[in-house]
Amino acid sequence: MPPASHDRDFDLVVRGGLLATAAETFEADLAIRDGRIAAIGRALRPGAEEIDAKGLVVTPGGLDPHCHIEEPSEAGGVQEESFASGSAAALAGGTTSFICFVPQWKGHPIARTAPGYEARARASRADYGFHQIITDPTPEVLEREVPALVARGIRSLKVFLTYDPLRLTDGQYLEVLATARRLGALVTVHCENFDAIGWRIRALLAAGLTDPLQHAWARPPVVEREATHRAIALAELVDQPIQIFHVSCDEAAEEIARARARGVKVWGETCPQYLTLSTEDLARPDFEGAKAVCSPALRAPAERERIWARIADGTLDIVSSDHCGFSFATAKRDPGSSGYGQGGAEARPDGMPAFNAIPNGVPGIETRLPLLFSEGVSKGRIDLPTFVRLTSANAARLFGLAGRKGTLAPGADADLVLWDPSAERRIRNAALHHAIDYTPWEGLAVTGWPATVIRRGEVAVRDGAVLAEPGSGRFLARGPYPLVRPTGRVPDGFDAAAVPPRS
Ligand code: DUC
Ligand code: ZN
Ligand code: ZN
Repeated sequence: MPPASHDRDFDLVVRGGLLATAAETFEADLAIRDGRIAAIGRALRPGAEEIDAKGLVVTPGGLDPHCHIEEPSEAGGVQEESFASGSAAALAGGTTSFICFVPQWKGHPIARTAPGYEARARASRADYGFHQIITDPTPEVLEREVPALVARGIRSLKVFLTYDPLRLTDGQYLEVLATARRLGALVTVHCENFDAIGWRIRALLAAGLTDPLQHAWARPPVVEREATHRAIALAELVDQPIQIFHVSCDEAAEEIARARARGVKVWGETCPQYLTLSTEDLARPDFEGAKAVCSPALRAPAERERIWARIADGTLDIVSSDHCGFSFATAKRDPGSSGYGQGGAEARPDGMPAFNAIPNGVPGIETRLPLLFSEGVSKGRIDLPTFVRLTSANAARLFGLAGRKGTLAPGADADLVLWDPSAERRIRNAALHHAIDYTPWEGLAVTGWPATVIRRGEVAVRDGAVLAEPGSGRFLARGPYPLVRPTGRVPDGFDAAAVPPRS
């Protein structure tokens, strides 16, 4: 337990909770001053406000490093989840900060893509940062725009190895890796093999197989495993640290574990959908399976325990939401509502889109922590420190926010979740705060729910009511940090990324 300090009065004292950090649990009071944690100890002096946390578990506020919010598409549409609604949902579910994506459209410089996107984010009630998506890594983008973004605190780049308007070739991916190396940024990768998926889609459609379940048949684990292997191998060639997003199957996790064993700096993320849902959800009748269409696809039921095992053995470091909401009554039936699909506007006789034309994504920003608390902590699969590592501490470490987010320690932002570990709830979309008309977890019983959520010292959620106002979230600029340093190992000792690009 860190030493207590008693130098002046506190704004708020959370008294007598079971505090959980990434390393340990202990009973203590936690005092807040000026939005930061000021002291942790026993019998701390009174604060201007006091919260009795006896019987509650106190964790750091969640940091969700993978959320698609209010993304505009090149065709002119905008995702229905706004920063105001998405951040209300985040806070209600215990997530006090998130990192979302600034798009780049092919053929456009970053500066001329999605005008006003960063300004829209100022409506957030939770703290927020950005990953920059790179779809068109021209010299102008890599040598001028990306350095300027990194200097402004956008210190991670996202690349796709699939999706038609988004994917990079291997050569483009290498250029992005080398640029990130020079700038000290992390690269995050969506790993699926574009051509393999396209080949399977064409064959499935030719065979008349068009149901949502065939979304999974089009992109089986081998398609993810191959791309994960390739993403890691090319990162190894450049000696650039990467994170593999949304690992859905053991085969892909195994590639990460093998690379780590040979000293590669690679980390893995999974999501609640891969721990709790399966192809059985995709097989639901009456197009209901579309609610579970996301990529990588949901896997056979038995795969879920293998992903839990990869959490237990430390291969997977982070559970993010990959929140990407498309309402069932509207956007899920409209292939034009998203760039996250792989196909044209094929329709079935019932008028619904074929599996490949259904926008990919599930909404989960609010349910991420309660699901992991219930399925993980309450069911005894993980302990509280592991829960903290998966939901905030590791993301803070990986994305340059260590010491500020994801920790209960003096000096850190006072972002806290006070959990009632015995609260019994059923997830109901009607009670969630997101803008989407369904949740794939409708009716699921969970044990444990956030009773109070504190963001930078202010009570942001009390008894389910979101009190934080739109615009009260802050942009999280991320500076240089050691974790993204290269290992110093390159083939033949020739460091190609260190050679300045020829413009
Ligand atoms: N996967 C999804 O399911 N939605 C958004 C993007 C992604 O990679
Ligand atoms: Zn992705
Ligand atoms: Zn995503």
